[in-house]
Amino acid sequence: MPEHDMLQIINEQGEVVQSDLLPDSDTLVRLYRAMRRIRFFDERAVVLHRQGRMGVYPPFGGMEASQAGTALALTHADWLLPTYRDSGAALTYGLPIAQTILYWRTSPHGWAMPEGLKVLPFYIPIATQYPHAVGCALAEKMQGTRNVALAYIGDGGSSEGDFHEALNFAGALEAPCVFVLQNNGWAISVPTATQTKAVNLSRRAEGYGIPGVRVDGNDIVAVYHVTREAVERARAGGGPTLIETVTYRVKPHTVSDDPARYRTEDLTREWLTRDPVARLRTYLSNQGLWSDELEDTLRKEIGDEFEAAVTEADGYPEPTPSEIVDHVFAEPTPQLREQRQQLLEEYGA
Ligand SMILES: Cc1ncc(C[n+]2csc(CCOP(=O)(O)OP(=O)(O)O)c2C)c(N)n1
Ligand SMILES: [Mg+2]
Repeated sequence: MPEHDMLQIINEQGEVVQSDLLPDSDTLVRLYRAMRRIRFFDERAVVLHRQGRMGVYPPFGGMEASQAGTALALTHADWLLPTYRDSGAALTYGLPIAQTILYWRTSPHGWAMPEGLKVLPFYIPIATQYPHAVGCALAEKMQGTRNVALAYIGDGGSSEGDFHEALNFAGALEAPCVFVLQNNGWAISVPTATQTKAVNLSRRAEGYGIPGVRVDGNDIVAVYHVTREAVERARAGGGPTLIETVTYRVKPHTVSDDPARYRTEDLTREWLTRDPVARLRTYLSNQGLWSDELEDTLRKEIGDEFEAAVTEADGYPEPTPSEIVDHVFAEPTPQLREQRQQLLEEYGA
């Protein structure tokens, strides 16, 4: 079992262990629906990949609480900086499904975020989003708004220099940032214990003079609670917070990874018993707040929404090889012009 030096409100069996922190019924149902919706996306995305209708895709299944619970604590005036792992967070925040599919189809139509939506494109280079988040947050602060920037990172990413520079910078300048560190146990084939000697990653916050919180990352109620507190503190001028969501990558690193080459699945099976979606469903059902009928209706609703989005995404033209360099700079550099020419010669228009 995970160590209990972290906040938990609903345990693995779907029982309330911290009743004073339980939100109202409507909120609980809203949290559940959000997790169900993104799990559906994640499962379907893998199917689309198998059908050759999606590129390389990094699944987040099993981490729905960590992603939806944090994203739901924001408003559309706040910034969201997701990594490749965080399609679920971006979808929950409001990134359209079709756009998300197009991104993972490597279509340039999926690269530019919709006008006015404060989500940055999925970050692939590890940890670069952290200094950017401080920049977004400081810009809001200088403009006198109460808006915040929330950025995700993995356990592996938290070993990078950018992570530490960003936390120091944000602390010193009291930037309204929420740093979400999703500790899912793995950085591709490297377990967290090999990555670092630190056992409690939230305590890294102390080194930068900012609050650090550790939460059961498979308990959406607890994740939502601590993220709202961090967002409120940042809005009120209290500066940044580091939140470590303790979870597990039960899925492969990406759809092209084979975890059998570097781990046995005993631990995965253990973590599957802590599933975030099943846990909240058990609680809601026991309270009479959820039923099989409601589940069927929700699945139908989500399925229809997803199918409409796939149709929309299918309506966009296939990307051409040369487009890969078309959107790097407004004015391409001589090197990019040369590369574009080479791509055209090699692959055709
Ligand atoms: C700067 C940089 N170095 C290395 C990589 C290769 N890489 C891709 S994913 C990954 C592991 C990251 O693990 P973690 O931060 O725990 O995130 P997770 O995949 O578990 O969500 C690495 C090293 C990269 N994308 N960017
Ligand atoms: Mg990881």
